[in-house]
Amino acid sequence: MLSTAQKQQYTDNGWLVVENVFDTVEVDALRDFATQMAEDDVKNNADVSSYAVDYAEDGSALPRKIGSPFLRDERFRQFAMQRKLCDILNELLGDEALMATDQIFMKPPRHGTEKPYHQDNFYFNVTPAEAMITAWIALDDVDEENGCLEYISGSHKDGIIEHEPVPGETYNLTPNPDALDLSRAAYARVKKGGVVFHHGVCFHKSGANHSDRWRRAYATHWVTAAAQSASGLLDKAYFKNPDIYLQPV
Ligand SMILES: O=C(O)CCC(=O)C(=O)O
Repeated sequence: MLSTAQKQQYTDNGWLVVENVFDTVEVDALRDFATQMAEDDVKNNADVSSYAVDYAEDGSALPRKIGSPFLRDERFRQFAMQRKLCDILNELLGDEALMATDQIFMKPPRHGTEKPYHQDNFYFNVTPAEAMITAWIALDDVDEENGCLEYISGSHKDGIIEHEPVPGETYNLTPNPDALDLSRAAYARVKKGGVVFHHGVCFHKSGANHSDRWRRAYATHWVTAAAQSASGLLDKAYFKNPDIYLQPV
């Protein structure tokens, strides 16, 4: 159960860190499995829709992302569909949380580029905006050295702002920096097994990894039954697929 102060923090800031949601043994097992999967994808040059890479200075490929891990292995489904996570999501959404989509983001030691400020709901286009939330599960201890998330507190109250492609990085969209109130920016440091929850309209980014440590996270995106999406995001939402979806245990 969340405290009243935690719920207020989410309402006021649009994001909330909750430590110790998962235990470190189960996180280590998932993290090792995910890292092996991503490294195998890179080696096997697997379908680019299911993974993404970064390149080291010597040109070698490094894992950056696993797309839709929930669809790729039962271990991700069983990890995410646990009551200890879903109960918090239900409290923050005020209704039953249903998983729509997910990704694993990896920043290997001394690698991993910045992900610029964006709003998840710029992409997902979910209405009402309150019917969507992201749970970013830390698979490593994260801080500003290895590329933790950074939020513009309260930005979820200001609505969606137009995003434009970053020059040379067309896969990254971000608003004009003048539109962002950086005086409200804050780091979301969290230990392995903790979760950062954020509202779909809250601006967030992640820094590059300047440390000798990995920075890996399992980002899960949830909606309620009231959610509609003009972008078609929900057409293939996991909760709509009875062959794979699990009830929380
Ligand atoms: O993990 C990252 O670097 C970016 C994650 C993110 O932007 C998200 O989960 O919405």
